Amino acid sequence: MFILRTLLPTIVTLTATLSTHAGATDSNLVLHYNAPATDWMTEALPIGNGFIGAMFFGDPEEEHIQFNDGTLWAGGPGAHPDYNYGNREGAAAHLEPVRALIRANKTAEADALASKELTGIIHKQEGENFEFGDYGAQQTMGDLYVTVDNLAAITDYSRRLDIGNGLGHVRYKAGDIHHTRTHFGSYPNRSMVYHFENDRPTGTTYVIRIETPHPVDALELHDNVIHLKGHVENNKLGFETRVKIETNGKIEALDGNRFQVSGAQSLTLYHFAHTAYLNKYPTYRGTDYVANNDEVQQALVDMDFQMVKADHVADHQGLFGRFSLRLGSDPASQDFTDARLRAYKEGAEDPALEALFLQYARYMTIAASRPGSLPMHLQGKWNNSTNPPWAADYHTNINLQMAYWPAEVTNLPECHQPLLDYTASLVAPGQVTAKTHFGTRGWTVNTMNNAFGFTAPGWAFPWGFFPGGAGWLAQHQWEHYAFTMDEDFLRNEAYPVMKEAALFWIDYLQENTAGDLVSIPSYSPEHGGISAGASMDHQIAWDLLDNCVEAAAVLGIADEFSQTALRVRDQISKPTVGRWGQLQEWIEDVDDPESHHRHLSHLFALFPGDQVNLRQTPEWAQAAKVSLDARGEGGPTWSLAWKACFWARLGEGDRAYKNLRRALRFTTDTNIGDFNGTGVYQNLFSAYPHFQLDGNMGAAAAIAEMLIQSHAGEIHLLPALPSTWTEGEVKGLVARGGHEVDIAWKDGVLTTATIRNPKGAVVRYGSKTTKLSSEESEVVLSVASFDATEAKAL
Ligand code: FUC
Repeated sequence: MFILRTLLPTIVTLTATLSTHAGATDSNLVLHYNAPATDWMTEALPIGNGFIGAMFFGDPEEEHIQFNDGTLWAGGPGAHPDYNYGNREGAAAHLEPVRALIRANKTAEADALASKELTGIIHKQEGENFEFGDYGAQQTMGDLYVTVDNLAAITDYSRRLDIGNGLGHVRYKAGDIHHTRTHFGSYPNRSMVYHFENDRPTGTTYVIRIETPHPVDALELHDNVIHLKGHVENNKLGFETRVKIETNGKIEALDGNRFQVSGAQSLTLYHFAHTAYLNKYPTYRGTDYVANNDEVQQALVDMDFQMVKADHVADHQGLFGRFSLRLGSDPASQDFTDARLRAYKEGAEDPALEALFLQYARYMTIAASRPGSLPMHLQGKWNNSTNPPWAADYHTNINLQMAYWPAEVTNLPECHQPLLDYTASLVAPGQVTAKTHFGTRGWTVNTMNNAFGFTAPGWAFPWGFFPGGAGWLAQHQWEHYAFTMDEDFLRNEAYPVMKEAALFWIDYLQENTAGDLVSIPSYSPEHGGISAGASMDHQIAWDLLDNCVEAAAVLGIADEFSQTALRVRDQISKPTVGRWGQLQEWIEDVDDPESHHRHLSHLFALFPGDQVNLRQTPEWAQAAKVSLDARGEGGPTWSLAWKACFWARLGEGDRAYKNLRRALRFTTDTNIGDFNGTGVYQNLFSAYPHFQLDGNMGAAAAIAEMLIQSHAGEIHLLPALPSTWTEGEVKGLVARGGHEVDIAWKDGVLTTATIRNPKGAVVRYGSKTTKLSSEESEVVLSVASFDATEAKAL
């Protein structure tokens, strides 16, 4: 105590922090470990401010923080003089010959011609061995290291990620000296913050080192701020990252990229970055990144660590705290997260871990997707490579959309905004692709996109052909309206994007001999050969046109387009039941019952679409079930998650749960595409393998679908409750129509449901429904509320 009184105020703050945070957080909202991370992908923990993602390792001797700015990409304009957004000039002229070959049953020739003339194009520099050429790839920005002279043996180590407050913690003792670290990403301050404290009277020496794999144009320290300027070699995209040092110690530059802070009890690093990237076709440049960094730095001038942290926690809680989930009655296990995962893999029940898994997806969404940022890429905002798998890009044949499935239903509509804005930004390049490759109006994007308007088909078929990407993204525009009922958004932002996507299909679909409109040529995503009509295209086009019809009605628009949309919707080839009772993946009845392929594209209409559902189209739903059963229960984590969503829509909670358990199976496998190694790593990152964010997000969406559904004009409470979740409580779910819902249940039976903003809702529980006409701000329902109403058969 004597020592403490003589110390600087920071130490008093430290003591306060130590005593308050122990036990102050909900233990089910914490990932914790008793050892530092040694591996980036499987063990380090993610933090982020929406724009920058960072991974911290927590080694006592040397903290390692790897960081990624979502806008730092190789490829696009500047990467090659011939970069043309992937487009192949004159491609559309070959469509009719390809169609003619398909109609003449010459599919091999059709596929060969399509592969030659309809594929997109990438260019490589002479001698370049980067596989993606001018398509490029998302890029890590660099690594920050902070060595600590601990001077004694380490004990009492702990490393935690408190997802409820959005804070990473590392704590240990070096001899008698307490060391703590607090790391987080602040959206209000556009900074990453890494804070180190110790209670050694003479302070501790910290050495900061900054590294980047990109060419460095300048590295200097002035006014206690490290400035690192660099650029991406491939396309000359400039960036600057800064580290502002705040300490009670002494700061000096050492050799090269090292900076020493000595005699410090407190050290805070405010870390921020901007790049020259601007999401604007055709140049994708134009951000004054130095000025942007000046602005961030200026805003920090009158703030100290506690203020920045308080603002961050308030901001994080403002989003995170809208939703809570308890599954089961037992308090969450206090065991370390890796121990829980191991036990779970061996068959232990841990419903609190399942709830944590969903909340972790929300945490990652908040950390990686905030208004003004690019959307989450294949790894969210966490990428430590200059050559990541699949370029860590935007895959629009499932992955990007899946990453946003849980956002609305778990009450994070603002975090959906980056995807909505991004989609709007694809319209301009996508119009050129629609015209050049497909001879249509409207816009399209195919299998994947690179943040530089690469809307063309991919450079090889079958995987590269998927013009359905745009319609699928446009579904998110409608869904944002459906959940929020924000009519201004629908009128000004969503509808124009949806309408342009619809024009593509209105022009592209061709009438076949049966009089149906079909997508020809087409391929079902990454599965099978060229077709006279892949079902997914038809289902996406139907969904899009159906949403356009509904949107037009909401907006009071009755014009030629809205009439055409209705007519075309009704003429599109419908889901078809095939020879073994399956829902056909193609217009040709060629589904292989032995195929366990990971994509289940032909079930789009079941989820996330609603054209196929239990009550309105029971025969199609039954056929979807046959197809789903045949595909088995393996595959990458995103595929398991999608299957869980399908089973939930089919009302089969236990089947959904089985896939969820498999998705949450502990793994250490990092071999790309080894589907025996799917599941989650110690840090709860989902394993394709390797790490791919979609599995996390899809699994979260599946849990939500097990608890609530609102796609068929009703709010369905507990539509697919697995038998293992005998009791629980969820608060803050959102249903289409702008209703917020809390549900509690016991012994597998609803106890209460609270519906806020209930007006107009039709609520279903089991086979019964009730219509809420109340003007009250909330209505509380029990099973008896349903008994009082007329029963509707399932
Ligand atoms: C899709 C999938 C792959 C992988 C890739 C990133 O195309 O077919 O399995 O997930 O995206």
